[in-house]
Amino acid sequence: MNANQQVTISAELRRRFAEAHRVLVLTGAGVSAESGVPTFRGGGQSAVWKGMPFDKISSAGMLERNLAEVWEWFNYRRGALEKIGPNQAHLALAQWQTRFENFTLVTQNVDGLHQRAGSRDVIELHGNIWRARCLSCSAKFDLQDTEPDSSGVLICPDCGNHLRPDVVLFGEMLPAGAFERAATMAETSDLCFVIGTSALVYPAAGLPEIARAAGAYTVEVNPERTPLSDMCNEVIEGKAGAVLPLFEI
Ligand code: BJW
Repeated sequence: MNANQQVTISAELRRRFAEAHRVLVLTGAGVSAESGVPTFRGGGQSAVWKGMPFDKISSAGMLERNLAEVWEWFNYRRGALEKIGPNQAHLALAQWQTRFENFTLVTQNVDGLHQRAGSRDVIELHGNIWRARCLSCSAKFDLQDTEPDSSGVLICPDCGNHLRPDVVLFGEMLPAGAFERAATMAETSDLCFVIGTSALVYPAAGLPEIARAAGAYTVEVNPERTPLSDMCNEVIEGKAGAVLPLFEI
């Protein structure tokens, strides 16, 4: 779509939005892009650190090879997040939670910006950058409750072993029950939004497919088309921060 073209919400979608009872939203990195958080793929400013692409530094192999450097990378990202805040898309979604009989926000993002905008009970499929978990006893901690050793690696307050960021890397299992809860909501939703994700990473990208197969009217919001675009009932080619506030007008 041309950048100067006006994005509009179709009359059909406005009607469905007004009449929906059970709404499921899946978000990805694009929803935080307008806050200044780099996306992983596409958009021209994909996450790279010290010359390493994100899929190398955010990998299970890197955890084994150099945990201190992984912590340095996540400390850097948290430092950047401390300087920014939620954008219009996060704020609009926080409002949607009071609009519908049942509203489920599922995110692949680890930045905590939905919660900072006021969203509650967010299903975080890929963890949270503000938490750590023990490599030995699996206990989870808010970072503020932990201390690093001399190499900068955080130490488990319970058992004294090393902590790692509480995020899900490729090939790792999602947090117990998170996908299952999201899938159950997808199966019973009447309206599903898929916002700001390249829809390349599974099982997250499977949620809109589940919702659509179960009969939900499915809508993508993204400036670029994705592998899910063709199966959606509507594709709104625009930025989330510009599109989502239009539903309140
Ligand atoms: C805007 C915008 C604006 C820009 N407004 N939009 C089935 C088939 C094939 C493979 C698999 C499968 N099932 C599982 C797999 C394996 C794998 C996988 O999916 N691989 C594929 C890539 C091939 N999945 C896994 O490994 C998952 N685990 C798992 O399935 O466990 C069971 C299992 C184990 C072993 C074997 C098999 C199964 C775990 C996935 C973990 C993903 N982790 C990461 C890193 C987190 C840590 C960190 O932050 O460093 O999560 S990867 C990265 O990608 C991150 C994201 O959450 C995730 C998704 O990215 P997202 O959000 O879509 O962002 P982008 O950057 O890709 O896209 C941004 C979009 O925004 C673009 O479309 C832009 O256009 C758009 N945009 N500005 C709206 N203003």
